Amino acid sequence: MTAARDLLKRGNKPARYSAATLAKHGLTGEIWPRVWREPEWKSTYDVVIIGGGVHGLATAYYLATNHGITNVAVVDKGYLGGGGSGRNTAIVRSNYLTPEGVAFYDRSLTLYNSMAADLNINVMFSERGHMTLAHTDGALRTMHWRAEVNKLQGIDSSVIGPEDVKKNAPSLDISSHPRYPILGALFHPPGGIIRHDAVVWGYARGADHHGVDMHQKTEVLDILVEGGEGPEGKGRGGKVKGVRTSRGDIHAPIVVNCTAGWGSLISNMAGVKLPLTTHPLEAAVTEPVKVFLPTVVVSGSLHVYVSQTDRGELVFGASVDPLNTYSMRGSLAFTEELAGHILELMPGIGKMRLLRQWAGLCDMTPDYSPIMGFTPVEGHFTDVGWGTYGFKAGPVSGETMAECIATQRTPKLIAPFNLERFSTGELVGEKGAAAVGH
Ligand code: PYC
Repeated sequence: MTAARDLLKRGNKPARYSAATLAKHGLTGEIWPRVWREPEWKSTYDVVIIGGGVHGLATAYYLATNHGITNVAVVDKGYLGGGGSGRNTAIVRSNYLTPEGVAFYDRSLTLYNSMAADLNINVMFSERGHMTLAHTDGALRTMHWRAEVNKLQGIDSSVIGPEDVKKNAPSLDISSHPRYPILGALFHPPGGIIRHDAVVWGYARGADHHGVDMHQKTEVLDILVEGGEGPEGKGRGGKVKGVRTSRGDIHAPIVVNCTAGWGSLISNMAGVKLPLTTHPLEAAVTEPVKVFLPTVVVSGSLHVYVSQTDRGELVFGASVDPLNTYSMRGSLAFTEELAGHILELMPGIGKMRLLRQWAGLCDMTPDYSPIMGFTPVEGHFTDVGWGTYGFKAGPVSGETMAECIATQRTPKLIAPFNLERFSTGELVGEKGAAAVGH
């Protein structure tokens, strides 16, 4: 009995429902209690985090759990997980191009691995392997290079031949007939997919449990800064005082930008210019069919990636749309291109029907790595510029941003992603390490 009670309390984790509670709700149709509070409005916090996606929520969660900082507000103009965190294709992996990228994303994968237990929620992590196909000698050479960089960091990643590609994904045509024959692939067994919504809910529930306030439908209109060199006292040398929102001002000495799609817009409010361009990234999902695709398949040359959920749907994505826009609508051009390319790889799925398509926003930096940590405005921190890599980085970003804020020191893992690199030229080139050629 004591053990059962302990399980319900779960130390610093949110309580789990007892079998009796589950049965009661199932039988009576009683309304479920809210999983996180709708908090009272407060006008002062120690930290305000802008953006209620995986990055913002994970930062709040680790501020509370790793550093005991709980007087924290997460504000979002929409709902939690309504941006990139709920729009990505749920792929996780750490087979990047640079040693800095590999070490960083690998820590994220480690956190994803233990997340179900850490957050006490079934995030349905499926470590099914990630396979990037090579259709040309040039692509194969890049895969060998990437495999060596990965191995030097202790990452399980290697180049495999067509026969092994076929073993991993029997529906692929490895003959010499296709226009883009499969010459080999970079295979990364620890990669896989995870239920992205559950990741958001897990961090939100955990942060709430520790007293973090999450204010949804609260749009940030301005960042309040004093003493800076720029107009209105903003920019370099300034100091953060808080934020102006659609529901009123919040005073806080620390304001963190954890947005995707609005990274530069929010940063401009503090007078800090970031080298970002914003592109939509589209995705689509089919009707469910019997599971036949056991691994994540990517083709950079054909600009397509595909995985099959445990429910049987195929989830597809491609490269970012070529336009700079804040539109999150799907387009016919995407669907036509996607269909053409995926059928090159898997002609057998020609009769499957697409059910939905959508887009999310990607803030692209010049080197395709993020911008993290301190800015020239005291108290203003940034965690933006994720391009198409944001979801994969959620847990490690939360962990390292929380450490940076709490200790006022830049953690080693994110030191390479500082803003100054665009002046010093110490770039961390991750173009081409994507599921697609961007
Ligand atoms: O880099 O693995 C990736 C990816 C998948 C979807 C968008 N980016």
